Amino acid sequence: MPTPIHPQLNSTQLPSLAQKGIRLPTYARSALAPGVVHLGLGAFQRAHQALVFDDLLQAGDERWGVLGVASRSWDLADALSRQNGLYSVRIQSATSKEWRVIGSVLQTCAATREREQVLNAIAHPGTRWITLTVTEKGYGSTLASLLVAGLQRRQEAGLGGLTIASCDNLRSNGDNLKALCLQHAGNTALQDWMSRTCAFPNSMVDRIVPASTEEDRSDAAKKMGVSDQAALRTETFWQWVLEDRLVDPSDAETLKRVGVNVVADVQPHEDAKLRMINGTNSLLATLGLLLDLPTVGQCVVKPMVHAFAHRLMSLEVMPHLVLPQLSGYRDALLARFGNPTLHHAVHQVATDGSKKIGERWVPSVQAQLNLGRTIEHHALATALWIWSCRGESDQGKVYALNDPQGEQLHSLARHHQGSPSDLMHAFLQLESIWGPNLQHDKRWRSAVERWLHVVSTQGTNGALALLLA
Ligand code: CS2
Repeated sequence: MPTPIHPQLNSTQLPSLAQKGIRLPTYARSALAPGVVHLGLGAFQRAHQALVFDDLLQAGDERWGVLGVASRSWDLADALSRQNGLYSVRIQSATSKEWRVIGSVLQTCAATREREQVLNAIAHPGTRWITLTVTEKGYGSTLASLLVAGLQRRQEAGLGGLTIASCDNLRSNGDNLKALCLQHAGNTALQDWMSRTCAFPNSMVDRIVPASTEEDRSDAAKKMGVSDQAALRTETFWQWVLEDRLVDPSDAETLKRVGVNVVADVQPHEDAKLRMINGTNSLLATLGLLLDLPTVGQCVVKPMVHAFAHRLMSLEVMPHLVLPQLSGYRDALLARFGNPTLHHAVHQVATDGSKKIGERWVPSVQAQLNLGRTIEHHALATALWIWSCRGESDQGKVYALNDPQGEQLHSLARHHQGSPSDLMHAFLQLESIWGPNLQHDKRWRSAVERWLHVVSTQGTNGALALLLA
């Protein structure tokens, strides 16, 4: 059947959605101006922080409208502009489903195309916050120069500082962002102003948000009877743990009312999140690539994969975390990965692996080594990841490495694939991934080499069977 042509989602269509079981923004959007500049307009922010701000706007607090700034994708910024910033999110678990149209993104633009607009927005008197989801590889000079130029304009205009909240999966994300900005500022007056007036809280954010797909767009059209080019799907679970270091201290209470956890110290949450969720996610993505399982959900339901993930967390990660009730956290997490409605592509999670796995795996490996405990699960995960850099599944299916170091990793993996020892040496000396110490640790080196031998001779399933025997 030909796909029906639907009118486009935009402000004028909202009334037509009222009877369709969709939660809609009922606040007067056209009267609002952005109070938040978000850098890194993408799926994650639109299904996470944007919902928190939507709740606040819905509750009548008009300060949380967002200017969404795309780092790379002009297409998304433009598609959202045509929809007056509106988009739908299907929030689904195995047992519940809810649809929302989100209204908090008031305006969108692209950093490279509308730089002036971004700088002016940062320096606007009504702006109170900057939030960021620019991914691990985004923390470099392009970002710093934009932020610092905007902040300088703000300082020159004699305005107050901003709460600048990094929402990326990085350790001490706020501290790192602050260091990057200070380093880039170059003049002491500006550095002083930033240190005195701005706040860079650390944070932990959690929600599985797959990149928007054709299926999301067609489901949204079916549900709403209007076409939404920016439709998203996510899980019901979400968490935002934010350090209580905000320019306006009363923001803490405001955010708590809509479910944000504002705490004195984010680090225990951040460690648990990066090592349990993201660490296991990277393992599952690697296994998915090698076993030709396209989604995380399809991967984690395989009994051997499930057992591997369960044991990696229980034996090598959890002993070094201080949060209570970790087994419940682990089990809930395995269930979240198995959510049959998410279809989170392993290729998406595997993207930028070289920028991710160091943060996610190395602290657990180091802590286990320090105590003389087992490192077998992370060593096998590492061997599998190295092997996956060949760009070929166990069945011979070829895939591209989507990674800033992709070419180097691919050529190292191909060049040394005949020798587990050479492969181990070539990869473990990449300090940007493993840090300076691990490559010198004999136990680690020999475990990775041993597993590389197993993986290259017996395949991924053979290695899993051996680990779990
Ligand atoms: C994933 C994360 O793509 C990835 O690397 O591990 O996006 C993950 O889904 C989120 O951090 C969950 O909160």
